[in-house]
Amino acid sequence: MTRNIDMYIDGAYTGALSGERIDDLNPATGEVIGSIARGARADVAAAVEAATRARDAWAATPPNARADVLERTAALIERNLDELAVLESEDTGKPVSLARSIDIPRAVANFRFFASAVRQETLAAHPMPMALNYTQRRPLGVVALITPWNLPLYLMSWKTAPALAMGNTIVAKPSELTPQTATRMAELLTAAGLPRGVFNLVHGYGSEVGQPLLEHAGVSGISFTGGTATGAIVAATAAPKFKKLSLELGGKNATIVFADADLDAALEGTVRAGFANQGEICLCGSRLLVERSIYNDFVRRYVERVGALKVGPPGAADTQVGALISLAHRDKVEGYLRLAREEGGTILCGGERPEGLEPGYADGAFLQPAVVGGLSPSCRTSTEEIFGPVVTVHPFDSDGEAIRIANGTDYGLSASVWTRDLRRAHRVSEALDVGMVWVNTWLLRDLRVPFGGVKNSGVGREGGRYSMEFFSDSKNICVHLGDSP
Ligand code: TXE
Repeated sequence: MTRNIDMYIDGAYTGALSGERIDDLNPATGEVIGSIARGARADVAAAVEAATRARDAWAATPPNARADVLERTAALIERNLDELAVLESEDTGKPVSLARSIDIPRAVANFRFFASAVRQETLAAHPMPMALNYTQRRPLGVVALITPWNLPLYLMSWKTAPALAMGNTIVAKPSELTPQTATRMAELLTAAGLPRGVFNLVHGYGSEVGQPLLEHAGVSGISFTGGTATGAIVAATAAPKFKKLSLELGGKNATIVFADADLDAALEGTVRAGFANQGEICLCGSRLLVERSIYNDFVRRYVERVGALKVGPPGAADTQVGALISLAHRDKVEGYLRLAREEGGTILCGGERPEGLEPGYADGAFLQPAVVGGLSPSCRTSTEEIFGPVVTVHPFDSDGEAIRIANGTDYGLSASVWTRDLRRAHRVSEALDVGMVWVNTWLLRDLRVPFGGVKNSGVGREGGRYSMEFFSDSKNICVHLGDSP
C-alpha cells in the first residue's frame, strides 16, 4: 500500500499540476512505499505566490506570537516522535533507533531553541554626542530552504525554525529521496497555528523544482545544504540575482589521535565519528590520523570495533548500521573501494554486502563498514568525499604532519582532535583549516555556536544568532538629537 506524498501549498496538500509522480523507495527493502508529487516550475510559482501573499502579515506578527507557533510545533513533533522516526528510517535506511534518539529529538530542539532565541532577541544601539543610532532587523521576505537526504527533518527544521522566527515565509524543497518527514512537518506547523501560505513545500527533482526555486524573482534568500557540486550550481544561479545565500556543503573530515589521548574514549569516539548514520553525515570523521607510536595497536582495535558493528534491518533494536540511501549511492561507495585498491590501499575490514540478512532485506542498499589502510593521504580516496561507511587510516609522526594531512583536501568543514595535552589541542585546533573542531569528543552540539565550513565545504554560518542574522536584514537608523539641524 503506497501512500501519496503530496506538496503543501497555501495550507493544503496538492499533487503536481502536471499530475506526474515519483516513487518513494525504502532503501532497506527496495520497496516502493510512496508516490511523490513530481513538482515543476508551475508548482514552484504557485508556492512562491502563496508565500508572497502570506509574507507581510507574518512579518508583522509579533516575535512572541511567532515563538508560540514554534513551541507548539516542537510539542507536536515530540508527540509524534515514534511515527516520524519510522518515516525517517523508511526514507533513509537509517536505524529507527538513531532517528528516535537523534534526528527527531533534534528537530524538537531546533524549534524550541529558536522560539526562545527570538523571544530574547536584542538589537544594537550606537549613541553619538548629538545622535542616536539604532539597528532594526527585518525578514528577508520569501526564502527557499533546500535540504539533502541524510538528515531530512533534522536539517529541514534547522532552517525552518529560524526562518519563521525572523518573520520570513518559506518555500521548502526536501530531497526527492526523503520527502516524508518534511511533508508531515507541514501539517504539524498548520496544527500549531501557522497561518496558511507561511510554510510551503514542493517536491521533485533538483533540476525540475530546485532550480526554478533558485531562479524565482520572488525568492529573496536561499539556505542550501547538500553536495559541493550542487552548491556550485546554487551559487552560480543565486549570485547574479543578489539573493542572500547560505551554503552548507560536503566534508572530508580528519580525526587526529595523539599517543597521549585517552585511547578507550578515542576508540569509542572515532568509531562513532566514522560510521554514525552509515557515514552519511557531512561531519563524519572519514580520515583517521593516528600518531605512529600507537598506530598499529590503535588501528587493530579500531578495525576490531568497526568489524563488530551490527549491520541489519533498520527496525531491529540492535542494528547500528542501516542501509545506505540508495542502491546507486552504494554503487558509488563501492566504486571508491575499488579505487582505494587501485591506489594501493588495503581493505582492513568491511566493504562487502552483508550475507544472511532477514528475508525482505536482501535487496537493500546494505554495506559492511570499511576501514582502508596503506593509502597516501593525498590520493583521491583519501581526499574526495565518499559520504558512506568508509574511513581511511593514516599514521603521522608530528603535530605539523598531522595538521598538513588534515588540511590537505579541498574541504574544510570539521575535525576532531584526541589528546590529553590541552596546549597541543588548542594549537592544533587553531591550525586546522575548518569551520568546527571537537577536542576529545565528536558532534557535541550547542545550537548557539556558528556552524559551517570553509573552502569547498561552504559559505556562511548557521546556528543561534548566525541563523537569525542570515534570515534577516539589518537596518541602521540614525536620529539627530540636537536643536539645530
Ligand atoms: O545532495 P545534492 P544529495 C553531499 C554528499 C552526497 C552529495 C549528494 O557528497 O553524496 O552531497 O547528496 C537539491 N538546484 N552531501 O543528493 O544532490 C536536491 O534535490 C536546486 C553533504 O543529498 O546536493 C536536494 O534537495 N536544488 C551534505 C538538495 O539539493 C537542487 C549532506 C541536495 O541535493 C539542484 C548531504 C539544483 N540544480 C549530501 N540539484 C552536507 N553537507 O550535510 C539538486 N538539488
